[in-house]
Amino acid sequence: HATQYLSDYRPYPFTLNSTALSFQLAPDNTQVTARLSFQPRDPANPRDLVLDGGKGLTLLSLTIDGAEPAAEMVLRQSETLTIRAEALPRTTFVLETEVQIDPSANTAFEGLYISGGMFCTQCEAEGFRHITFYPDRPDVMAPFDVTIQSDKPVLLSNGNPVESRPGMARWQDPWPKPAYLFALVAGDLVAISDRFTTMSGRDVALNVWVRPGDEDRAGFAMESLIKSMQWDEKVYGREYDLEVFNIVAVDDFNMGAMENKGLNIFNSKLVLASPETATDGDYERIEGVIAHEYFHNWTGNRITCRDWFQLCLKEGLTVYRDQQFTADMRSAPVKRIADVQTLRARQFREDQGPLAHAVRPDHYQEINNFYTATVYEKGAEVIGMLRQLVGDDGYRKALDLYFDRHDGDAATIEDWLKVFEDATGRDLSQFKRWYTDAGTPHVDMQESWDAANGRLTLTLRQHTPATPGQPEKPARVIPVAVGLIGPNGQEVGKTRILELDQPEQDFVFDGLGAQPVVSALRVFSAPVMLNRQIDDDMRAFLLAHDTDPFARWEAGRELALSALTDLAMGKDAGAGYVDAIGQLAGDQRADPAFRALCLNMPSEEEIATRLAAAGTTPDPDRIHGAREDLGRRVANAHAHLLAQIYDDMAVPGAYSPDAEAAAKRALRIAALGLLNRIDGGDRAEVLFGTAGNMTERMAALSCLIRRGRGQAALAAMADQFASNRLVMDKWFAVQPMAAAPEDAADVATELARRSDFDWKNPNRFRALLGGLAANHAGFHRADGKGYDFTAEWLMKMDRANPQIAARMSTAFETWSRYDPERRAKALNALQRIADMDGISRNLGEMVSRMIA
Ligand code: HT7
Ligand code: ZN
Repeated sequence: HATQYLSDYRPYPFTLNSTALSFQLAPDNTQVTARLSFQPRDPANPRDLVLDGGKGLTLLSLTIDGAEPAAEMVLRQSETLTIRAEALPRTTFVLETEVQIDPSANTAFEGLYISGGMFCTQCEAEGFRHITFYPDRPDVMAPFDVTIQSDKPVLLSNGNPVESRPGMARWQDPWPKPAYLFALVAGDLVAISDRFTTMSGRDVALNVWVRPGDEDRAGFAMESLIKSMQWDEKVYGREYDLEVFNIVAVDDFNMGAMENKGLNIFNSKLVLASPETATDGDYERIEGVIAHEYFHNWTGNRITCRDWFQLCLKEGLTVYRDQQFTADMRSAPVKRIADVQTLRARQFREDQGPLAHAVRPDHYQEINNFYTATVYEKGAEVIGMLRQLVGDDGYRKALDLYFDRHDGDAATIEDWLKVFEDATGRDLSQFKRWYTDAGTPHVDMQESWDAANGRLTLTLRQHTPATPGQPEKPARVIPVAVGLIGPNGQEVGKTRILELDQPEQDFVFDGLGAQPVVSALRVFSAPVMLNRQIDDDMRAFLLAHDTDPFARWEAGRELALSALTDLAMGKDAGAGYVDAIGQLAGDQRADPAFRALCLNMPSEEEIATRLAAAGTTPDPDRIHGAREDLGRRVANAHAHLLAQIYDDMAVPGAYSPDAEAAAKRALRIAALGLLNRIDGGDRAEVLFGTAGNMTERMAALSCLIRRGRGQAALAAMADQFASNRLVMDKWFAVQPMAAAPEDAADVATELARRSDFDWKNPNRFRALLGGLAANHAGFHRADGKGYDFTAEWLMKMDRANPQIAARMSTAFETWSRYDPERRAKALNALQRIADMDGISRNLGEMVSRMIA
């Protein structure tokens, strides 16, 4: 499989003036007519016209300005169709093709496929080439005119509706767009509808389309859309630009959602919600992803990417914007802490292993393998750092300039950095390394206190470990936010942003009366690993006094991690943590959501990552034991307080997904999780039977499974929700996830035998395999059963849906940090996958990088 390089970028030799498509839909025989008006960029230098087109396209006819070219002028290769330069006019011409495709055979869910009887599309990144022959690259943009013929009652595409009668509809999208933003939906759908008036007075019709019967679960998605539209006007001055905005919920979907112009298509789990079926976490994700896709209308659609190496241009920025939105809608500190947790769990893990790559990679085999935590989440962190370096005003000016200068463009990271340079005058050449260099920098901080002069010197050093293909890492500019806290617990001065741009640098704080405690890396000002000399007393002090909520939470986290890693290595530890966490749990002034975050111990995966980073081989069984042990000690030490919290945090009355109520439930569930270790599961059993919402029911179910008492609850849930796919996904996921480590792989094996394990449905497959992978000690079972189960299913899935197989293969990405016996078993499983006949480019690339 050939590697693509950023340095090979060349503009497409033709401009595309317009695209007209006509679809005659039938499940196994859809005909697509494409009329493409091209113009050579350099008529003096005639070039072949190369169109992308997958194996599933059967070419029925082809004309140029109405005439058929000679047969030898048209060359069909496995992934392209070439028309020789000799057969092409030197000026504007119309290429018309007619192809036949088979949506019913499309199990990869890329291009046009069928889900639950509905036709739908997914074109990012390179799905459009499975629909028709086309220059399927993001820098080729055109206005689209789409006609759909079908007996389905609802026929949708991008842009504005211009014609509609039974059996046909026509849509026009005036905004030039690349093919990856094309979408079509045809089905038996119903909408919940609303309207929105934009800041310039445009009246927009809003629809959320779902399957009949699901309407009563679509209201929250609509509310989220309206809030997103208001927010983007208020905060970024961006308004919507078409007469309609449609959202469609689809059951079979490879990812979360897709920002197609004017027609966002969503995984139904990110649209449908009711108190009985969705958790608080689901509601928050729905709100965030609806916002994310809507925000893409400007950051992604109006300004798109020149090529797929620039993916972070739209994804990093749009994640940054959706994080800001959620922070504004809910609690900013809690959102920040949650985002850091995700970053560490997913992106740091990626950066430390064989799949590490730059935020803007410079080569790939399969672009779908680069929709990663690095491109998305680290891409957003990089923007957060830029903002700290140029300030809020500089950020606003740069963004205004970006929209102004690049509206309608397919842009690059160079363009993006240039607007910051031009708007603020700051040189960002060193900053650019955040985009080009992979790996998580390690920052060491040393303090020296000069009592005679009241002077504190912080010495910061940076070092970034090698990553695949990048052995050397020059220093980059790292904003380190630092605050000082006096011995009395009072803040000394303001938070300072230290700009570390050398391998080693001193920063001096003068005029101090007494030695302060340093609160470092406030708000997690940079995605780095901070190493500092700090003892448990100082951590407890920061946990009690720090005014920066992130740093305060971090102090508790560090206490927990140091106790857990020590325990996992057989040392006696944890007393300081048990005390400190009790004080925090009882702090009535602290936000319940914050207290909940503090009460949740680091995951086993996080403990393993910490041990590996310190050069210790993690032992999954010991880690599991250490975490169980510490949790039980916290529960025993604070049983009374936790029981009090559990009772006090019950939210009376009807369920509401708002942040305040969700925070109380989060704290209640955190207390339950600890109490469950000492009450035998009694509280969980009562809660499962009485809770009126899915948040508490799922928490109770998980607790019951952990106590070996899940059977009746699982049966009740399966009985009640047999026909609700989304709830059954949770049911499939929680069992391997909460099972005892020695049982998890067997539980997954049993579940995979059920007739309702509809494995071709990505959500169901992810639920089961992801559930097992989330059980750290279960997946890494010493006998290799977790690895074998996962490998078998990845190979099976690869034949149907390579994208999903490749994504789920990341369960193996940390395999090489374990002991030799586990390593041998994991490698054996990976090798079996690598040797598989006909392995896809997607899975092939992932596995070869993991075993390289
Ligand atoms: N821009 C989208 C990324 C995407 C995708 C979505 C659904 C199915 C397949 C996909 N491939 C790539 C989603 C987003 O970031 O908004
Ligand atoms: Zn996105």
